[in-house]
Amino acid sequence: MISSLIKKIQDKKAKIAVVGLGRVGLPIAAVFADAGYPVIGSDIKNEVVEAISSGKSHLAEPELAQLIKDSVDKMLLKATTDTFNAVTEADVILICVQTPLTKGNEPNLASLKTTCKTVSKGLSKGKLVLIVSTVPPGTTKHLVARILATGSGLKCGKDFWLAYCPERINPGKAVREFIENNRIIGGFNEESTEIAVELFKSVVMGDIFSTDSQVAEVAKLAENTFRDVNIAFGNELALMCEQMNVDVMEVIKLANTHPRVKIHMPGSGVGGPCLPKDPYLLQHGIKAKGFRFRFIDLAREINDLMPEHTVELVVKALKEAKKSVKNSKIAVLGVAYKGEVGEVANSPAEKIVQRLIALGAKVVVYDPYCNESFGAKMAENVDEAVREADCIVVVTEHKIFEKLQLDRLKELMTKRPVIVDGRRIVKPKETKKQGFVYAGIGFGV
Ligand code: SAJ
Repeated sequence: MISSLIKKIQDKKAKIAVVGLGRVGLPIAAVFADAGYPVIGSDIKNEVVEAISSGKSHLAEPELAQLIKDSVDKMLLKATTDTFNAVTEADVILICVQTPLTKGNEPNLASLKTTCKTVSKGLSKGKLVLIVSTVPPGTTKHLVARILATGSGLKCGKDFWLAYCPERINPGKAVREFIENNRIIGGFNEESTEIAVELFKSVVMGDIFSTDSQVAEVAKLAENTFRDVNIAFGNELALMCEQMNVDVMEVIKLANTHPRVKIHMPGSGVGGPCLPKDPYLLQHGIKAKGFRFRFIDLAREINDLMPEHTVELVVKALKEAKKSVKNSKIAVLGVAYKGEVGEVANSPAEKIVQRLIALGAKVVVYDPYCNESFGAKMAENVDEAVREADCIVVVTEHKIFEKLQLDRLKELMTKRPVIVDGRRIVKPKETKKQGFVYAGIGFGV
């Protein structure tokens, strides 16, 4: 059986089902279809399925729209809301559904469980199931294997194969990174790993590293926990530098000249669908054994206080300009969770906007990539946002905000204008020379 599936993969005849067509699943479906595999994507959202069926992408990812259009035209990519049917037809099934947290920061695996139950009904001998969603350690080997085996009556690792294949794609570069990134493949057993490697090496150019599913799950969570901890280190360093009256950006730039030091950037907070979540998935996996990964709690606490700290800088800077937050007009530049993306998941901007509104400020937001304002007024462009504003707060490092024309801003804003730089993309000295009150993360007021 294994050789016939491997043969189908090598001949690009293996039918691939991708369940969950979000920012990870859709690029994966498009790349496999573009490589010549017949791909059927399934999603619970009608609008997603309709967009793809008409050759369109619901995600603004470079290259993706073209890949989808070409693959749909060539009848190599189809989309459906009928996951059962997609799975029944497929030889390989990739599961890319969301694995969010509950309010208590516990894993919410409801979508994964429901999806695995549906997949199990469409399973038959000789198929390969791949989990792409980020999951707590042990999920593939225990929870997923059990649901698939129970629902199909088949033996995992023998009648069908199962592996964990985590994604690292960076939103905004999803297609490129899916193809070029190194990749970890963690099989339920050796045979599962072997087939999964065969599949991925036919489309990806990065190196492929094989292991078992639990090691792969921990490695994926360790990657993002490392990033969260490293960013928290940068943020704590920034808070210290504000007290010491030194510029954290100079400190980090110089410290990073060490060949083996890479301190991440401090900022107005850590958002997105991954970093605020993955450390808790790792914590969940080990809590049962009574181990507490102490960096996780500390890093999450530090990163989660950065939006509030940004608001404190606004209050202090306005005071310096002899203004109060109450009734000040404040232009928030950027609501996306990071630069050059249009996603607001867990964005620091939400807490910043809502806190400023609670303090009585008149808040206007502008973000060229998002149409979310978290309850504030929304401007169509920078000029409209900053006109008559007392204060600008840069929350997201979109490239457009790196080219702010200070003299233009001065013309548009009220007297004693204030700039609070949550992403340290504005130059403090120039800003102050132009007569602004400047405050920045890791610079202070
Ligand atoms: N951030 C900082 N300082 C930094 C870097 C990031 O404050 O030095 C903030 C960002 O502003 C953002 C948050 O952290 O609010 C997360 O940004 P991110 O670029 O680290 O992470 P994501 O959420 O875009 O993560 C994605 C992930 N991809 C998937 O899980 C499919 C992750 O695995 C990747 O590691 C990450 O991209 C990446 O490496 O770019």
